[in-house]
Amino acid sequence: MKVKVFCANTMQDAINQVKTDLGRDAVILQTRRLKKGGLFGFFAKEQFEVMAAIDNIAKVAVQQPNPSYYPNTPPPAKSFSPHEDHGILALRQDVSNLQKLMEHVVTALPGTAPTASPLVDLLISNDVEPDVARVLTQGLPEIMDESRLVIMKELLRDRISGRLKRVEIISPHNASCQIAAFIGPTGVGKTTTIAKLAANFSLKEGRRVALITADTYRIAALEQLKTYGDIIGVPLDIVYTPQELREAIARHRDKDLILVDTAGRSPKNQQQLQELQTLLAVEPSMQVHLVMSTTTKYREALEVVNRFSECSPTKFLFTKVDEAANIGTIINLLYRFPMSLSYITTGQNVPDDIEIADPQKLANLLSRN
Ligand SMILES: Nc1nc2c(ncn2[C@@H]2O[C@H](COP(=O)(O)OP(=O)(O)OP(=O)(O)O)[C@@H](O)[C@H]2O)c(=O)[nH]1
Ligand SMILES: [Mg+2]
Repeated sequence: MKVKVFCANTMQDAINQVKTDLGRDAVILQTRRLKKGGLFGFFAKEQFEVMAAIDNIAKVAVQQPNPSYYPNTPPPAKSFSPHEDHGILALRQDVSNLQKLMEHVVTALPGTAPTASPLVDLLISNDVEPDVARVLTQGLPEIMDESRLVIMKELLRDRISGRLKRVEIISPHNASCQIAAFIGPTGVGKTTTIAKLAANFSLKEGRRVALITADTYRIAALEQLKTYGDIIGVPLDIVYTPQELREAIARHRDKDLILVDTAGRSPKNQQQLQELQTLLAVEPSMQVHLVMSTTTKYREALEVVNRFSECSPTKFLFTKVDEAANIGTIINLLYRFPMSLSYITTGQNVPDDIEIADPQKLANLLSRN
């Protein structure tokens, strides 16, 4: 690992030096403000120091993946030979019998057998949890012919859209500045979503928007939002500490909307989540959107929500609906948690691929075959 310290008159200049010298994959280890020069402490110039590192070994590893990271490819199956001895043939027969027995046992387990209700089956095939599917279909007939099934599906869609009705979006108004922060696991689409929202509110609705990023871990992350900010024409402030976030918010109180980006956090890293909580606590009026990818399997999503709950998010924002096979995870989470829905995103295009969550549309997606 190569570690270097960079010093400049502004934080941006120091970051630029890091980028030129170590590249976009550099990791920022520490930043600080200091006073240099002057006489007896007077006339000292403010300087910004950034300690950054680049992991050369990791780079090599990315370029030449270690074959042992990949699951072992099974050796090609031996073709059946008439010369195999009796012992092997008997063993094959035993394995085959065991497999049949296992299949029988698995289909007989509760929850895995097909249910009597085609509506429950439809929901389960969309990854809706069985208990949620049962609640949603309660009171609807279990046995029905094709024509009744069409009507029942319509009823089911109404019920589902009723469940998804808790929609709360960002609605800037002239009376006060709205502040929204976006948190969630890495790579779910937080920064892209912020760019989409900033572009829509600023360019389409003519609102005064400011961006703040607390994602100072990677140079590439800073660059990403800076580029969007420049294109859209909105200012971006970079903050390293809760105090700096407080100051940046105070600087932009005259805006209609402040969007705060945060670094992706692993739900398993308690310390990172604690830091995030401390950061968000500086502004009680801040609405916190938990950004989740719709492609996340429900069990994993459940852990994400549980772990991020200490940062008190009040809204779900689901990304990558375009990539998801279904939206079972959305309904499962809304069934379990008293949070509302804000937006869904449907692709990588900034600013177009974002929509206000529409319960009816989502329900249509859920009950498709
Ligand atoms: N298909 C699809 N891709 C998306 C969507 N939203 C974001 N992406 C892509 O997901 C990738 C990660 O997006 P980012 O916005 O950088 O994600 P992030 O959550 O900010 O990532 P970190 O800051 O590293 O935690 C990018 O390639 C985006 O283009 C979406 O709705 N659909
Ligand atoms: Mg990001």
